[in-house]
Amino acid sequence: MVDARHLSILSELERKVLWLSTWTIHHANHLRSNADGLKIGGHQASSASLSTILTALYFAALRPEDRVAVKPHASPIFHAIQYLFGHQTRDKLENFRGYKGAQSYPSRTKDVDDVDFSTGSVGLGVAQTLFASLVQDYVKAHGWAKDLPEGRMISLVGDAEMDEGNIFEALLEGWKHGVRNTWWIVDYNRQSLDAVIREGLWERFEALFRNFGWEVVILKYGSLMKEAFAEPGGDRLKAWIDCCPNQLYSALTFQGGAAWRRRLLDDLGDQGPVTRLIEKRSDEELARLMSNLGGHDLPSLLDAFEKARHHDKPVCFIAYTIKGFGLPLAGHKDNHSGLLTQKQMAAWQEAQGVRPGHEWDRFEGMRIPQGELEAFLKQVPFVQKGRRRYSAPAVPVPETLAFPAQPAMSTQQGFGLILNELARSDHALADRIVTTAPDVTVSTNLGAWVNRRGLFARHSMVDTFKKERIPSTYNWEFSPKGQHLELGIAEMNLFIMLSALGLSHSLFGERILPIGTLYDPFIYRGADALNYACYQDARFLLVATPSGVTLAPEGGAHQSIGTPLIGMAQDGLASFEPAFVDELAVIMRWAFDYLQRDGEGAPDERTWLRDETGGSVYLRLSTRSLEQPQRAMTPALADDIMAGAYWLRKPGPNAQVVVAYTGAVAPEAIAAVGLMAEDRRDIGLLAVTSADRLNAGWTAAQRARERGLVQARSHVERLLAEVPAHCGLVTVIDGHPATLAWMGSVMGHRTRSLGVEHFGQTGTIQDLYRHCGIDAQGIVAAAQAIAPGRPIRHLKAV
Ligand SMILES: Cc1ncc(C[n+]2csc(CCOP(=O)(O)OP(=O)(O)O)c2C)c(N)n1
Ligand SMILES: [Mg+2]
Repeated sequence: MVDARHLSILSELERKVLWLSTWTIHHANHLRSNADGLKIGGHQASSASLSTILTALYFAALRPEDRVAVKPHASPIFHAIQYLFGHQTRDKLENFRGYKGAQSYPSRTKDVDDVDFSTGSVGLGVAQTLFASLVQDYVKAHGWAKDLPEGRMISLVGDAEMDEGNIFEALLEGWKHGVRNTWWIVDYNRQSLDAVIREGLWERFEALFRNFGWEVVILKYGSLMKEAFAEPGGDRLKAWIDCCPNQLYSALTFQGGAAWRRRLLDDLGDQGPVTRLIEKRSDEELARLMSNLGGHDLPSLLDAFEKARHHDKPVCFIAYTIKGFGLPLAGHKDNHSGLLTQKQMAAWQEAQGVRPGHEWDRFEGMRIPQGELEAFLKQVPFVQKGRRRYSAPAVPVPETLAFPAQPAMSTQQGFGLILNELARSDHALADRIVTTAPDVTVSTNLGAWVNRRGLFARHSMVDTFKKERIPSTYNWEFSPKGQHLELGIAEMNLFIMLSALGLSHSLFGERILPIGTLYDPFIYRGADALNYACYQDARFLLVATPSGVTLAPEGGAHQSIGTPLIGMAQDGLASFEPAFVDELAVIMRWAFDYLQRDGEGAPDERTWLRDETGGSVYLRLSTRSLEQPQRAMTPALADDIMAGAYWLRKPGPNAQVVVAYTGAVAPEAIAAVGLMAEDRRDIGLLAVTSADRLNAGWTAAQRARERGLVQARSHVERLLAEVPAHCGLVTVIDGHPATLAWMGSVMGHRTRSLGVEHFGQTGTIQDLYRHCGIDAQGIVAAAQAIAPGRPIRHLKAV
């Protein structure tokens, strides 16, 4: 238990952070010159709702090794707390939601004040803490981070946030992996953005969490309430509170003491002791009593957190709170985007004892001497180790990645072979790779890797089939040394797991190189979580296979059309779609290095890509077996592959047609060039390994030229500069044609872009390529249409 002085300091700090967050919002909305009259949604009331809980956490309960995801709209109160610690600047607070100011939603990458997990898209930060805890277990089980105490991974969850299904997907997965050290603190203010929460929903959640082995701690009554309940008639008051509908409780909270009195006396008047209990309190005391819910009661919160520290079971705290607590808009159902008027603010400011002109002063209006407060802040456990961002040295990457070459292979097969070679090597890189897949380990070719490196579990489990000597291709044993994390089918979990693994260097100071596999079309299922992972700058290799209509007999439900565009558009994710396995080996080698970079660096003058900063990588692979080119991988070729394209056949000086292809349609492009060779001169064949990087380099070079760097040339510009102006360009990909269509704008070549636009059919690859017009005949027909000349003899009527 904390002593009385400690408690009064904490309660002053609570008042202070509520003041600062409210002032930050007020300032941004009414006073900043560039406020643009923008209405600030959500922050005010949501922040206030968490003011007590965050005070209890950051100023008392948290330890430096703990990591927290704060619900998005509580960012002002988070920033206010960091400001008191000296980790946030006044300048950034004054500029809250402004250009380069403190972020609307806590951001790992954009905020300066040591945000552990970004939040914004509700539900994702919650699951992130669970997966981070699994990663902590992984790190510890591998004997790493020995000096780092185990931390709690904590999420502040809005009650309406619990509607997000991904939270329950994570809960299920966490149960399978025996999740520990995870706290989810539900801000149970019974309000969402639009509405008041359905009655009785909480009982369902409670049962659910307990079912999954979580401890559930309900913080409903604060200490004032508990004291009142112990008075004569207190049981009647408690019964009244328990039966009070959410809507009514909110409405009375908004209306204040007199309304409470009226209502309580209406319902409980003339009933002896309980009437006296009500009557002996002033309006103000009554309002304080009725709003003294567990989530606004420091002693109850501190006690609950302290108890939970004594074990490592996951805990769900249900903390009853009031949205807008302590503000004139407390409890109002419309308060989500509510703001204090200038008049309300002035009155509230006076009540807080903050003099005009001193609003940002750290200790203004506090009823504890400044020296004592400063001394207190210095000894807060959470800040004892300074900034809690770690880094880890880069794991060296071999010069080349080997694979047993075969005359014909698919890129998916090549991926499995390359990983298998790594698995049998004793290269340090292999020990730091972690693979994970949502129930598609075998079907994405991770089987051989898992055979060698094993499945991860904190406790060993033998493979019963092996023990019973039943022959099987797969020898999968769970052990604390295993390097594959098997997930259930939920793709959201895959991406959040990748996000957690991919932050291990920063969270736990241990480098992990995560590889996640899934079927390409199911990227859509987890796209928000993928975006979230990238936004946090998590580092991972995403291998999506099979893809496109090339998985022909699987049909429309499994065919991915738009994923190459996701790969191009997703910030923080470099995407590639190689056709051949030697290309894949170069790309994977590069990826392992790229994943670990975090430099600043100017753009590369050859490609105009900003590779020094590093990022994640997406490989779109295929199950189609292609005849492999017999060639030496020269450094120049490897560079071109990484920059996004190389000439498989260089166009001659009088070229009439260039075919640019990506991925599994390589044989069609090669065949088409053969069919046209007699009737079109000097045809070029461009292999595009990364539309994403080719395009990014081009955009960057143009921007550089616009800024005066007249010499800037990107890779694609150099490649196409060799192509005569009158030459037609046919692009082809098993994906949306827009992926490569922009290439026509680089030098102004007339372009026809082939690809897939509609949900597919089942059939053979040939059937479907024909159906979509991406077979050799389709390419030839397109060439004939845009690069006129004599009729192409091999073009059949289609
Ligand atoms: C995925 C997603 N959908 C919608 C929103 C918009 N949104 C922000 S806060 C919110 C309501 C949150 O209610 P609750 O979690 O109870 O927090 P409170 O407002 O009570 O603080 C909504 C719908 C969002 N941020 N993310
Ligand atoms: Mg709520």
